[in-house]
Amino acid sequence: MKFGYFDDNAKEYVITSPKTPLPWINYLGCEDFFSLVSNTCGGYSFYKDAKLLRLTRYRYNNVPGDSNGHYYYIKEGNTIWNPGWMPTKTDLDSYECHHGIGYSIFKGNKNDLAAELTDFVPIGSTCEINKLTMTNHSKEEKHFSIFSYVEFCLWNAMDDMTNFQRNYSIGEVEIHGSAIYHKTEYRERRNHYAVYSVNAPIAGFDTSRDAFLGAYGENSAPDVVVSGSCKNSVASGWAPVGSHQLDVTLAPGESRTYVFVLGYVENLAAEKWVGRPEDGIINRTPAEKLLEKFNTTEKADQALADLKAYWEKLLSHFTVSSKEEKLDRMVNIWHQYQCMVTFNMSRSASYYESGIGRGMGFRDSCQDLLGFVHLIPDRARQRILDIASTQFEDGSAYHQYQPLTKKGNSDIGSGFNDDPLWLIAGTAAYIKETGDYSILDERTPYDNDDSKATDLMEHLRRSFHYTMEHRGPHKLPLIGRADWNDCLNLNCFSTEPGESFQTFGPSEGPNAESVFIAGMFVRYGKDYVEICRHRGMAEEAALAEEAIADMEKTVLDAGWDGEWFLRAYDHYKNKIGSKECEDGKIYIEPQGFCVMAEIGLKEGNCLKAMESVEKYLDTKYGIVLLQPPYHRYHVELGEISSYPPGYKENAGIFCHNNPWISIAETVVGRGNRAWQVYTRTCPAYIEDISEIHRTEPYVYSQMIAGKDAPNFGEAKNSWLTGTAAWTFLNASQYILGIRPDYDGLIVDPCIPSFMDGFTAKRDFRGTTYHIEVENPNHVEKGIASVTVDGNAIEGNLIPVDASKKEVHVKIIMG
Ligand code: BGC
Ligand code: IFM
Repeated sequence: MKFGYFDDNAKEYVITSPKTPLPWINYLGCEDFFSLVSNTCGGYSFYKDAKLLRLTRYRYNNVPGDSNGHYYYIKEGNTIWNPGWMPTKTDLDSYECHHGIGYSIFKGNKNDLAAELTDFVPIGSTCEINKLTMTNHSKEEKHFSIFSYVEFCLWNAMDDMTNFQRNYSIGEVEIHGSAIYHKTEYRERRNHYAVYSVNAPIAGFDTSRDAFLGAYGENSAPDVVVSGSCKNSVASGWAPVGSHQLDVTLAPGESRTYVFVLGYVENLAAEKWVGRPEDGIINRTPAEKLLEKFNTTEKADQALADLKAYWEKLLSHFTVSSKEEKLDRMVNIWHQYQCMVTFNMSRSASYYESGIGRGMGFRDSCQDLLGFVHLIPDRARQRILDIASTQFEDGSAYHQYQPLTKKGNSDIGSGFNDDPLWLIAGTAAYIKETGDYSILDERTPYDNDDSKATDLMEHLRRSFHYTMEHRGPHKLPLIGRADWNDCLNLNCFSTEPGESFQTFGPSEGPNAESVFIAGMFVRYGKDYVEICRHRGMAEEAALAEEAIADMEKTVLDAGWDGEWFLRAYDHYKNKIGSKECEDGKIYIEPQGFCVMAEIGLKEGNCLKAMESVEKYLDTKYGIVLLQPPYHRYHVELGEISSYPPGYKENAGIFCHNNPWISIAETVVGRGNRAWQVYTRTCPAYIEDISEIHRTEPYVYSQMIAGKDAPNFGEAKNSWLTGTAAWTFLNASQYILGIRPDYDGLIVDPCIPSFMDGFTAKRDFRGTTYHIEVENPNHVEKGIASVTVDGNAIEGNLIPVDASKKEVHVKIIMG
C-alpha cells in the first residue's frame, strides 16, 4: 500500500494522506541552518549544532506523536484547521505534502479556502522561509485569521529539557512591529538570538506559551486561536513562543501571500555591545538585514528558484538513464539527496536521533563523505581535516565530535578500533575524486591541539600503524570497544556473575580480535600504499604492502571458518561467527569487507562466502546481520545480545551492510545477485509495501526487522544511516561501475543480465564524461571493447585529460 507517489520531474515525493504510518520527514537546509519537517508540519530548527544552538522545541516520544512544529492555524468562523493537518487534525477537503530536495510544500483545502505553505532554507542565509498563500475558491468573500506558532527552545537542547529550575526564569523576548525576537541567553552572551517575523502588519502577537494555549491548553486547540484573538503577551521566563495574528479578507478568487521568516542571528564581534547591554536589549540591525532579504513574495520565490538551481547543478554531476525507472530515480535524486543529509547531520538529528546524544561520528562522517565527495569536494576536504583534527597522537580517535566546537567528545572517548582506518577510506575517496593530493600537506592537529599538528599524511600513517600494531593472539587486529558493529562489545566481559550490563566495556583488551577490521586493513591499506607511492614514500609503501599480505594470510589462516569468514575472537579467544557457535554462527560484515578486500579471491573464498550469505542470511526484505540470532544475553558479547532476535544488530536487516554484499557480489562478478541485493532494500522498489515498511519510501532506514522478529519487514530509524553513502557507491561505482580512481575514471559495470545497457553522465575533474554502455549479449560483467571519443583503448581506465571539456565513452560488455 502506498501513501503517495514519486514525481520525478519535480524531484518530489508527494504524500497524499497525512496519516502516514510514521511521520515522513524532510530536511531543509544544506549549510548551517537546518530544519526537520514532517508531512504534518512537525519538526524543529537549529543552527549548526542540534544540541547547542536549537531554535525551536520538539518533543520526542510524545503523545500524540509528532505534535510540535512550525504551525499555521487558519480560523474561519468556528472552523480551525492547519494546512499540514496537525496539530488540530481537522479533516481537510484535500491534503498534499510535497517533499522536495531541500523544500517541502503543504497544500491544504478547507471549505473552499486553500492554503499553500512552502517551507525551505535559502542558500547562503541562516533562516527558514515559510511562504503561505491563501486563496479563496468560493463565491463569497471570506474573512478569516491566520495564527502562526513556533515554540522556542532555550538554545541548549539538553539543558532545555532538564534544567527547569533555571529555565523557567530565563526566557526573554522583544517585539518590534511584526518581528518577534527570542533573546534568551543574550544577557550573558550577547551574540545570538532568533527572530520570527512576517512581511505584513499584524493584528497582534503572543510570545507566552501559557497565554497562547491557555491554562492546561494544548496546541490542538490553543485558547488564542479558539477565541480568535491574540493577547499580545510578552513572555517573561516560562516558555517563550512566537505567534502572529493576521486578519484576512479575500474576495472570491483572490489570493494573498505572506512570507514568514524564522532566523538565527549572530552579531558580529563589533556589534555585540550595541544596544543597552545592562537591559539585555538586542542589536536588531543584523536581523533587519536578514528580514529585508526576504520581505516580498518575489524575493522568497527567487530564493526558492536559487535553491532549486543549486540542487539541479549538484545533481547533474552524476546522472544515469536506463530503462529501470526506479534505479534512475534513486540514483539521480534520492540517493544523492540522502548523502547530502547524512553528510550534514552525521547521526545527530532525525526523528530517531534526538540531536542531543551524538554529534558527528568519526567513522560515520568518514563513510558519509564517500557518497558526498562528488557533490561538493571542497566541503568533503574540510570535513576530512576536521575529523582528522580529533585524532589522537597514537592514531586512535575520538569516536564523535560536536559540530559547533569541532572538538572531540570526551564523554564517549575513543577505543573503537575501526575508526583510524575510516580516515584512510575518506581521504582516498577525496583524492580519487579530485586528484588533489595537496590535502595531504595540510597541517592538522591531534586532539585539536595545534602545537601537536603534523601534515595529514602523517595522520594516515598513524592510522595504518595503529591497526598494524594493535593485534591479538592470532595476529588479527584488536577490536577495542567495538568495530563498525557498535554492539559487538567483546571487551565488555564480566568476571562476576550478575554484574550489571555495560553498553561499552573497557576500550582495550589483549585478546578480542576483529576479522572485520582485518578486511578493512587490507582494503584501505591498498589505498594507503597507492598514496604512499604517490608521495614518494617507497619504503613505507613496501612495508605496508608486506603488512597487508601478512594480514591476508592471517585472515585465511585464522579468520576463515570453512564456508565463510569468521567475525571475531572474543576475550576468551573463542570464535564469534563460526559454525561452532550456538547462535551467531555467521555474520554479514566480514563477508562484505573481506570480499571487497578480495581476500582469497583467487582461492575461491570470496565466492564461497557470497554463497553462504545467500544461503544463510538472505530474506525477502534484505540480508540479516547474523544468523541464528542470539536468543539469550551473553555478557562476553555485550549489547548485541541485548536486543530481541531480529532487531538491530541482533539479526536485523541492517541496511548499511547490504550494499557491502552487493559490492562484494560485483567483485565476484555476479551482477544478477548484486542487483537482487540492491533492489530488496531500495526504497523505491519497496514503495508498494509502505504499510509494512512504514518509514519514508524515498530514503533508507538504519534497520528493517529481520525474519526472527514479529514485525519482519518493518523499518526503523530512517534517514541518518551509512546506507546512504554505501548504496550510492554501490549503484554508481559498482553496479553501473563508474568509479573514480587515482589516475582516471574506471568504467566496469556489473549489471543484471536482463539490462541491455544504459547511458550516464559523470563530471570528473573538470571534464564531463558521456558514457554509453551496451550489453548485447546480456552478460553480468566483463568488457569486450572500450572507445574514447571514437578511439579504441586498452583496458577500462579512462585517463584524465584536462584539455577536454567533454568526452564520449562507449563500452560494449561481453
Ligand atoms: C545502538 C546501536 C548504535 C550505538 C551507537 C547503541 O545504543 O543500539 O545501534 O550503533 O548505540 O553508539
Ligand atoms: O557502525 C554503527 C554506526 O557508527 C552507528 N549506527 C550503527 C552502526 C552499527 O552498529
